[in-house]
Amino acid sequence: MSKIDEIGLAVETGKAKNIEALVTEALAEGIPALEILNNGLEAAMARIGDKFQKNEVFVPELLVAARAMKKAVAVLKPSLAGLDNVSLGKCIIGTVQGDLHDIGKNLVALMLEGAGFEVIDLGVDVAPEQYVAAIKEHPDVRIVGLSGLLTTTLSNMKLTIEAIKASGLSGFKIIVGGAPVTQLFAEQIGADGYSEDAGGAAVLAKKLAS
Ligand code: B1M
Repeated sequence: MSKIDEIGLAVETGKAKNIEALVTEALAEGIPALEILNNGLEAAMARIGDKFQKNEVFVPELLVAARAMKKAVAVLKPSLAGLDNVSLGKCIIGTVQGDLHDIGKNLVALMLEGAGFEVIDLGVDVAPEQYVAAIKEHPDVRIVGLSGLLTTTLSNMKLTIEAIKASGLSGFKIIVGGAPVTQLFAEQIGADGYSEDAGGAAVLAKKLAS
């Protein structure tokens, strides 16, 4: 089994104890951090998501997999962040109200940091008024990022953009993403940009902030 497959299996089966050593070994072997992230970790989360959908695993298994994923990302962080040293300004990011999924949002934050943004992470279950308050607190913000994984709370992404626009605050662009979000949905709710993945979000944010 390849190192990447071993890492994926460790995440999928929630082996949080082994994961840090496996990722450290993979980096030492010269496997690029992005390859470990995309082909090992994200692929494993997709697989466990499929199993969850088929009722082959349940919430506790998702939780242990998420814990292993977070540990692995912490080891990768120094290799992913600081890829670029210029300061591109501030970016506020969060997962929309009602949604507790934060792995994807954290990866986007990491890639934004790597691209040179100062990231202000509002966490999960972020209400529209919390975004507005954060933008008021950081009037020089360049990018506001909304993440959402649940179809049931995607309407809160729309409500958040409406609240931000109604506040009259300006000078920044709003980007959205998350598994159920599409380019079309992003346009319909008035976002300035959409990205399918974390790397793309950083590229998009750089483009919109320039
Ligand atoms: Co939940 N969950 N979950 N879950 N969970 C999903 C999302 C689900 C698709 C699983 C399934 O049924 N196959 C399903 C949603 C179905 C739907 O809405 N259509 C689901 C469900 C139903 C639920 C609960 C309701 C389960 C329950 O309690 N019965 C519950 C909801 C809780 C809540 O939020 N209120 C729940 C809970 C959980 C856990 C807490 C156990 C755990 C989350 C732990 C955590 O995040 N700290 C969890 C997990 C782990 C998942 C899956 C398995 C994996 C999510 C993940 O981390 N993926 C997920 C199934 C799946 O995604 N296949 C699932 C890896 C991550 C790197 O990818 O988050 O997609 P992702 O992020 C990507 C892109 O989407 C994009 O870039 C990232 C990196 O490339 N991206 C952006 C994300 N945000 C972006 C923002 C951007 C740009 C790009 O710009 C700002």
